[in-house]
Amino acid sequence: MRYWFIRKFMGDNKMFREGISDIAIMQLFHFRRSMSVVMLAGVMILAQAGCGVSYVAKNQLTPGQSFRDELASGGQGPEMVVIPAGRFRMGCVSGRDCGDDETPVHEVSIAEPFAISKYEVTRSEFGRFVAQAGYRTTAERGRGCYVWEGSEGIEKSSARWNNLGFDQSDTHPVVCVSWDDAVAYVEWLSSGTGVSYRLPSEAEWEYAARSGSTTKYHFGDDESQLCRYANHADRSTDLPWRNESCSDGVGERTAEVGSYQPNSFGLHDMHGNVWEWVQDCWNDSYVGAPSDGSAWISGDCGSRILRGGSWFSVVPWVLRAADRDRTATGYRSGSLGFRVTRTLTP
Ligand SMILES: [Ca+2]
Ligand SMILES: [Ca+2]
Repeated sequence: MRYWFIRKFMGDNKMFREGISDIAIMQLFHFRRSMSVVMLAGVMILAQAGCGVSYVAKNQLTPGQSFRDELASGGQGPEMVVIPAGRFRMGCVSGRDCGDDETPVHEVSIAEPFAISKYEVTRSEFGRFVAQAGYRTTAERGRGCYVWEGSEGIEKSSARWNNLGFDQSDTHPVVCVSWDDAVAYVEWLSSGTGVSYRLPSEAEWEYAARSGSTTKYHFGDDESQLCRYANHADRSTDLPWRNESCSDGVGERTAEVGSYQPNSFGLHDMHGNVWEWVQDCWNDSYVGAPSDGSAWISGDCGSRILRGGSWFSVVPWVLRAADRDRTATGYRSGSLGFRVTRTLTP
């Protein structure tokens, strides 16, 4: 069924090359199913890398340094890495083999260092929020989550962040979380730590993912190397669009965060594992985009941007640092999670 569907709705590889993602496939599955139904009927404390050092002033944080903030209610927030201020060219820097939405290439200047989580937010980190805040996710308040079951993507009413079609440990990335859920998490984290957490802006995300590189991936352009750096649809999956040039042995599922090599900023899984929500509203090109690293919060704000591709992603194309995708703020799927950013001024 899946192969039929892919051929029927997705066409040939040219369509894949133009950036059709697993999110788009999930949505097309949903569309087909919908049509079938119609037809049928406070305190700032920083701890340096677990060393328990309380309050590290902004000017003591140096790029590359990692830290965790203490939660007033107990425990710690995600491990954060300090990213240097700097400038970079955002979008289709190669000038070819890109989507139109990655143009025009534009220079972005990030004036202040900021911190971004070293890994995607994990199940245990999200679970602490759910337990402490009594939060119910979009999936739990609605119709569940889009997951792959057998050969089909379905909206499964029982699927949620802690009940997927595949096993996850506490250190796997949380998935089946909507943009609204991710925002609720960063608001809780800000409240619990007394410092300002948020989702990354799209520019911060690409700057962090590139980590100084101008290639497709932070390590270069060679897709046979992807299995060292990114959990994606490789030869260990049965997915028809898989990357035939390598295998990571993981199969069709998330991997523990940090299982693959980091980029030069020390960040893991910027390519692959799970798609990551960012703050920005959808705009179909960079005409009028901010150049100061801030989020673009005008345009289609009912849809927010996703970055980095996932374990399920359609050909390595969508794993690229410049690739962009978007979906509705209430959407949730088994390949979509997030990471967090922290402003270094309280
Ligand atoms: Ca994989
Ligand atoms: Ca990722």
